[in-house]
Amino acid sequence: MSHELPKLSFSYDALEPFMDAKTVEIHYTKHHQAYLDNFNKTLAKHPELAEKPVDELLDNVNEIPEDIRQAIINHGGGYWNHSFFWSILKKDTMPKGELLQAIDSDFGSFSDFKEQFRNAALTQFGSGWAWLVLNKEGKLEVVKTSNHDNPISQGKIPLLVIDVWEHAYYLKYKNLRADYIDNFFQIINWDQVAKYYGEAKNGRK
Ligand code: MN3
Repeated sequence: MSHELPKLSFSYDALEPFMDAKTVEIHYTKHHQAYLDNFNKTLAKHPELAEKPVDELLDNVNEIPEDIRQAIINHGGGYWNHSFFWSILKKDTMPKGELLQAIDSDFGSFSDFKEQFRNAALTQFGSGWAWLVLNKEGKLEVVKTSNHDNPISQGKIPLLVIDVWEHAYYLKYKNLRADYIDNFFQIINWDQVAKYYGEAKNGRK
């Protein structure tokens, strides 16, 4: 079995003007594809791992054979993180219900959450990601990771993510990462984040 690129649930231009069609197309067909290809190539060296879900590999990185461990973290992480990233993008949704209550209770208010998430995304030095996760204590938390490291490897369940590698925004925003992040709040699929939150609360890993 080899892993495949997930189909996007939206067209390349669906997130305009906040995320431009060209960036989505290149990000998906070139960058995401390359992580997938390298991930499958890496797994070919240990075919017994190819049947395992990617998040299970990332949850137990110390059990991955040492000769491919870092390659799985890099390419498996790159593959998984991008699949997850596409899944939480959509225009015109709002946080509500239990998720919004949890944000209010764990961050103080939605705007406090927004500030923390924005700050994590802005201050991630070099390439990486900023996340909203459910931690082991069952609380919401904002974390950032370098390269394609994933909070799953720290026992945290991802609910939302922003890609802050330059390839995610440079065509449209150039060096202005802050503008990209501010506009990113217009394209978060809060319905999907709420779904992930519900699953995480019910014990999905
Ligand atoms: Mn990317």
